[in-house]
Amino acid sequence: MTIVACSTPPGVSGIAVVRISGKGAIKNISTFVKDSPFDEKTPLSRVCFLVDRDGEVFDEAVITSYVGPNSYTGENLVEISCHGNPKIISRIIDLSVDAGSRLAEAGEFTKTAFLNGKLDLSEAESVASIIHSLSLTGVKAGVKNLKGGLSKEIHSIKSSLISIVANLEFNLDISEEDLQPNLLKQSGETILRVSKKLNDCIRCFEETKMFQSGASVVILGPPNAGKSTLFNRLVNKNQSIVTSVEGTTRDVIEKNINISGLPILLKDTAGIRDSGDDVEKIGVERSFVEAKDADLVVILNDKGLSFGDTKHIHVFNKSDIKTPDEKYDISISAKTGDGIKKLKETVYNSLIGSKIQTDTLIISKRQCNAIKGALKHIKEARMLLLAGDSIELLIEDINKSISYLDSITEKTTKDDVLDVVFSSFCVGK
Ligand SMILES: Nc1nc2c(ncn2[C@@H]2O[C@H](COP(=O)(O)OP(=O)(O)OP(=O)(O)O)[C@@H](O)[C@H]2O)c(=O)[nH]1
Ligand SMILES: [Mg+2]
Repeated sequence: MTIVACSTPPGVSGIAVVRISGKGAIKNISTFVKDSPFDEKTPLSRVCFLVDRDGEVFDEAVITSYVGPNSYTGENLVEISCHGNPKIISRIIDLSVDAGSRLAEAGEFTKTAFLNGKLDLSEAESVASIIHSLSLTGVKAGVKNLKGGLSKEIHSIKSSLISIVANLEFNLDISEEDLQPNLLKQSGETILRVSKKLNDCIRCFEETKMFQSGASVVILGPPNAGKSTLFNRLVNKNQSIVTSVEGTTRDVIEKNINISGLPILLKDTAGIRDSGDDVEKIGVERSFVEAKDADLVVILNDKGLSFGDTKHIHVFNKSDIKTPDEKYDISISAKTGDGIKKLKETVYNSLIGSKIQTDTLIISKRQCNAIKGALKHIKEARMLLLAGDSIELLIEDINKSISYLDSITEKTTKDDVLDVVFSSFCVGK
């Protein structure tokens, strides 16, 4: 089947790229490319005229043909770089459909590449991550994976586990006393090493996923604590209303900012207090909802407020006129800007830690869940080993762990996994 889609964003632009992929892609364009110089043997890039159904030229475009399997999708592929007028784009797509192609679904070009063995699943996920990351650090993690970083790591972990299984199976028929000396000891050491690696992967993912999708930081505290003043200072704009009247802010006010390359959605909220005012009550409820879902809560001037599982820091504001009676994590003046630099560092460190992020390889929740599954069985295997339990059970757990790792890179996999992976793509990719 030949598929067609525009790979560039909708709207007017200087240039837009329409992609056509499939066995018939090169023949497909011959119906609307004037004197098409393309054939199915030689890849080519040419400036060509595009002609409408009535034979009239409607654009001049650069057309590049790739001959499968040497293309992104692994099959014949054509990229038409036309002028970025939506009318031109939709006419090219219409003419391609007239000639036998169908509209591509979101992510279908990359899915085709995966199905043709051009990318493994984790590499395909990197493509989505590169496109959607909100920061350059997130993009870099994706690019590293596209080059096979995670796949290599997974293969190396897998081969350690496979060699344990192979050795144990070889020794299954031998009595306990005749087991290769050191076999169980060595297996235990490898298992420990693997579980440490898997643990590292998970920890790094939790931290770096913020570089891809951003972190939400909520400012919370009693009325008049200076939340809106702090919000305005951090977003560098007088966006939120500041007055000396308690209960000024009611709606949640949001703005994207960036702290040392980390994308943050900052939220100003209504001051926490028991209010008789119905509207303010709703605002206070919203403040708590936002805080519960936040990656970090910045609590201003209230040491009594805290959140079990959600990360939070206690910040004392108005240091220009008061000194705190209790110990806060940090002291600032939102009004004068004193301590703001330190606050930004504290926010960054609370979210990311002080680690350098270049080692992160996992870039999707699906991959992280698979690693967690593998780790669970590795831990169980370790318990069995320590307890001197049956070798069969030990092998079973290690094999389960291996199949979790397999699901990360698998070349062929179940349709539901594929749908999860490729549904996050845009049409044309
Ligand atoms: N001196 C001093 N005044 C501040 C500081 N931060 C805020 N204020 C003042 O405190 C008052 C309340 O500030 P807001 O930023 O509106 O406080 P808020 O926490 O958003 O209040 P609500 O929206 O009512 O919950 C205003 O008069 C601010 O000018 C500060 O660091 N120092
Ligand atoms: Mg306010």
